[in-house]
Amino acid sequence: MLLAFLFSFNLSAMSLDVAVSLNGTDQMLMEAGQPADLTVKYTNPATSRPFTMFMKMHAKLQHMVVISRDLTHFAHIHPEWNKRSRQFELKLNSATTDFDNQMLPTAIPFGGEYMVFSEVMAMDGTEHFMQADRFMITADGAPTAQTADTYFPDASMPVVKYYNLDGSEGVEGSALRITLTYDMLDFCNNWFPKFYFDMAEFVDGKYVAATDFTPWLEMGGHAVLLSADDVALKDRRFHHLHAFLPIGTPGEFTFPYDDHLPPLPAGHYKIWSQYLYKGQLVTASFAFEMQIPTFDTKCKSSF
Ligand SMILES: [Cu+2]
Repeated sequence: MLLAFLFSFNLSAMSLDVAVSLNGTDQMLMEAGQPADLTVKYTNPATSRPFTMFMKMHAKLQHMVVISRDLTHFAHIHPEWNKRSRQFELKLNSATTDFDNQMLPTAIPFGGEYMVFSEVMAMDGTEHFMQADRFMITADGAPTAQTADTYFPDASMPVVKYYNLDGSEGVEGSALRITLTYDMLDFCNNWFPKFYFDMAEFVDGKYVAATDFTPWLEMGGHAVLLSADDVALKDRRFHHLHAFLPIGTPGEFTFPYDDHLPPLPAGHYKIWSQYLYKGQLVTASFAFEMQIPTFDTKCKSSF
């Protein structure tokens, strides 16, 4: 039953078995907006014993991203390790004092289906490997009033959005103007994208490069890239990207696509990127299209 909806993605030699539960069952059903106990338990398939050796990755033992199936809702949260039960635990939709879990109270806010992506760094002797899993949660309750994206502009040309300081989407004149573009880089055998987010702040009637950023979870910026086509969960393209604080160009965050295998196909995507600006967590989301150049990469064209 469990294997019917739980998928592990692991390119390394070792991978763990994983079991998830919500309010004590594997049905993964809950009430939207109501607290619900989520657990994630890892087992060593070789010994059938609980796997307990994890190391922090970007300041947390486990990272979890919750995205509604219609892509209107995103939450980046961090379950906690329970030494006694030897599993990760988190009460969804509960209050928290953890700054890094500030999206927890509204993790599952409305009725519908949610995709959940989890990542841990597991230790096997002196080796470590990333274990990534995904599963669905279904919430009962009123649906969202937000409408799903229908416009996916090619972001090789700049795509502009405005955000307020509280993280809500704004209009021209709002505190932040965020511009997404991507470049396709020729990696000889394939094209790989690099995403750029230009952050500008509204000062004295005009936008200038924003500078007041501090790292969040040990990085200048975090981003989640997800394919937008409504396919089976296991077939979604999901990538967690990272950026340093701007170095060369003020206000410009650069997110390379560094999971070079397999290559990213052209198509519709949504990307959520997160920053600490003036001490506030800002999440910017863009629906966009990515196109692959029609000419060969330099290696292919030299054959
Ligand atoms: Cu995280």
